[in-house]
Order: sequence, then structure tokens, then C-alpha cells
Amino acid sequence: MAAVLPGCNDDDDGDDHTPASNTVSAEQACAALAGKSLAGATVVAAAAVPASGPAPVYCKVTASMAPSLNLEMRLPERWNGKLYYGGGGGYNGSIPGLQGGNLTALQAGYATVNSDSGHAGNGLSADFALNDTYAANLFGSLSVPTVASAAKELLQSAYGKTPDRAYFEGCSNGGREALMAAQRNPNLFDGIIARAPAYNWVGFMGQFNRTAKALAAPGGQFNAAKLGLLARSVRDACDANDGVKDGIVSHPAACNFDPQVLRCAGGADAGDTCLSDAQLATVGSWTSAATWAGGTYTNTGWALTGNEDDAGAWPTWVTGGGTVQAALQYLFQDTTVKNYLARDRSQDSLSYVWDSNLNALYAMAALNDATNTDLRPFKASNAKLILWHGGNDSALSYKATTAYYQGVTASVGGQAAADEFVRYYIAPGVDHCSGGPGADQTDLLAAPDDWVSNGKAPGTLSAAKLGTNGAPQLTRPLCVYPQYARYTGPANDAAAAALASNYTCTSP
Ligand SMILES: [Ca+2]
Repeated sequence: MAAVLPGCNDDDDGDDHTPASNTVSAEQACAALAGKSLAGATVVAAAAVPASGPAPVYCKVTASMAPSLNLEMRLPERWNGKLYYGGGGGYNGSIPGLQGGNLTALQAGYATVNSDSGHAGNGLSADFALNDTYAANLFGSLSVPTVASAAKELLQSAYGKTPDRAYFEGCSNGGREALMAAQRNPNLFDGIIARAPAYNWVGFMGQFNRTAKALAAPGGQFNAAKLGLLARSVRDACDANDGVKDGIVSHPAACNFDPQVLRCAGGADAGDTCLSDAQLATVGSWTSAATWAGGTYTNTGWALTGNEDDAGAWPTWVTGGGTVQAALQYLFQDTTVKNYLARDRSQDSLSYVWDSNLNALYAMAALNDATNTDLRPFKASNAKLILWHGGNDSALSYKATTAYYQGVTASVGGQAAADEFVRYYIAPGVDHCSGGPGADQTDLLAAPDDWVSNGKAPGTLSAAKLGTNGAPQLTRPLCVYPQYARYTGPANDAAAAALASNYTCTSP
């Protein structure tokens, strides 16, 4: 059948099913797509959604791709001619909703697309990977180019033209999807925003396993008082080093706090004012690099930041509030051991030796690792890359993203070449993807779009932390790595310390 050629719609009412304009009503866009099958995607539903709160009116399109990939597009009435692809999180398994980057993009006139990456399930579960190699491939790398291809054809059908620009943004596993696309599909997107990327899958999952074992060892767990002691001691030592005691260590790489000063006399646990040897071993596991399989797989470890006690930091990711089996690091490595490595759901992950089955590691790396730093093809396509990482991320260390950035810089031939297409930002005091005491909100989509469309390379950006009323509670400059925001305002002035204008991006 050749019934989907754009413009060939004279057999019906003539002007509202295959429009060739950026201004198309939600009803028109939906009518153009209802019942269509394009690029392997079958439209399941297409319905106009009225404006609501911050969201404009749009056409919501759901489509499925055999055997089990589901995607959703949101088509605005005044389309800016660009596509925004928002990545997933964790082990995916559901379609991200209209919030965060999706909402920002739709408000700015982008058409958006998201997918479940090929399976339905809980984002903490890798059950899909145990017996379904195709689902594992879709999760690892195939879903993004597959969905992007379909999305571009659906836009052609809805608006009568393919997008002028396409951007991908993701955080955590979405950040991994972003780097995977930059590495394997260098022509697919004009700009890619990789936030807190989970790119080093074998390495960081191995580190999760290592951390969980340290916490599960006799006496290795932290209660709230001991966690507060550790974090407060780091702040006492390093908070003021950036020019202001604001509860945020803005340059943790220069913080030389030695946790051994907290050791209980004799090393046995002597209460909440000191750390036992088992607890210091947990800290040592946290801050040290790890290697497996003779150095084939590595992980950087974390810097001590002084905000380990933030609710979205260690309590969520590491200690599980005192029960390691409730911590997200434990849960992610546990489902990974069961479904990718041991391939046995009865395997106890805390007794599993991470590199006991090298072939299993190789297979998981082939599926999920996005560690290739050679982005010369991506650069040659004139695409741009924004890297962003929260400085207080207790899930994925910013140090790993720094290592990736340095690897890319070397691969493309040095700093000047890297500066032509990559920017890297660390947001101090920000937890995994968002949250924490730092300024976590930045319009990162505008940066690559301005770079690609207008040749305006991004420099210092603006970041804010919003209060519960939605107004900025504090602002900070978001500095280009390796610079950090140093306070240069009046001393002992809390109001001044909350304003970005009193900070200067400073080289370390
Ligand atoms: Ca500070």
C-alpha cells in the first residue's frame, strides 16, 4: 500500500490530514496519525489533550512496535520543527511522563518522544533480560535508534515534514542511552545531553556490589548519627574552601579530609561519636577505585562531599536507612547478578564474586556498556554533547563522568578539539539527577540548540534550586569543567550567598 504519501490526500476533505505546516491543531495531527503504521510502529491511539497547568494543548500518540516496544509522542500545535527524545531511568520498563525535560521541551514547542525501551516492568528489575535476548538488546542499545526512526516518520505524517533538528536528553540510564547513541549512532541526533550517565554498567554495578558487601559486613552499616558525623566532619573541613560556608563543598576534588580522624579508639565501635574499623572500611570502599577481570572493568569510586547525609544521597542509595537490602545500590546490583551474571534468581548477590564468570561480564558489557570515548564520528557529524553530573550523586560518581570527558578529550586530539563539540558541567551539592542542597535546575536543552542552530557555544550556565513554592531558593553559576563556583561576595551575608551574581567561576 502506498497510502501514506504526504500531500496525497485529495481523496478526503482535502486539507487537514497531511498538513505541511508547523502550525497544526492537535486534532489535525491526531487525525493524520490515527491507524497509521510507519517504520514498524503501529499507532494505537492518537488523541488531543487539552492544555493543563504548565502543559499546552497537544496530540498524544501512543504506538507499538513488535514484539513489545511501546512509545509515546506528544505533538504541540505550534511545533518548533524539532524533536526531543527523553531517555529512561533504571532498568526502564515504563514510558516517562510529561514532566521534567519532556515538559520543558513541549512548552518550548518541541515534539517529544519516549519509550519503555522494549519491555514492561519495574525500573528496579532486570527480569526481562534473563530469557529474552532481544529485550536485552533493545534495553542496551537498539531501542533508541529504532524509536527515533519511527518518531521522525510519524512527524512527517503529522506535520508534512521531518524534524529540522533532533535532540536526546537523559539522566542515569537515560544518560547511558545518550552516550550509547553518540557512540553507535553518531548521525542520529544533532545534540545530546547526557546527565549523570550510567555508561560504565559493568563497573558501577560491580561497585554497587562492593559497597553493599561493605555495609553488610559485621558492623559496616551506618546509623543516622554516624552518617551525620561523617558528613558534618567533611563539611567542617572543606565547606569554607570555596569562599563560603553554605553547606556545599563546591570543589570536592580539593577536599583532603581523612576519615581516619574519626576512628574509634582501638577500632571497635564505641558509639555515635566515632567510626569503627568496619565503618571506615565502608568509607574506604566508597572512596577507592575498583577493578575486576584483571583491569578490564573499573570504577572510580566517589569523592567525599559533606552531603552524604542528605536524604537523597546515602540514605536512599547506600545505607537504605540502616537496612542495606533497602538501598537502591543493593537492589540494582542484586537484580543484575540474578538476571545478567549468575542467571539464577536464587543467587544471593552478597555472596556473588563479581568477576567469577568473565563471559557473563563480557556479555553484559557488550549489551550495556557505553564506554567508548572515540566520539570522532559524532564530532564529524557536527553534533554537540553536553555532559552534566550532580556533585553529590551517591548513585553514580561524577568522577566517572570526569573520566569519560577526559577520555573523549584525548580521543579527539586534545582540549581545543573537544571544546568544539563537548561541554562538561558539575553541579555541586546536587544528588542523583536532581535534589540535594545544591542548584539542580538548569535549562540544558537551550545550550546545544543554540550551539547547533546559531553557532553560539555554551559557557557558564545558570542553575537554581527551587523552593516548595516554585520560586528560586538559591541560584548559582553552573561552571564549565574544570572551573567551580567560588564565592566572591560580602562576608557573613546569607542573602548574598544565595545569589549567583556573588560567585565567580574559578579554575582550580
Ligand atoms: Ca561552600
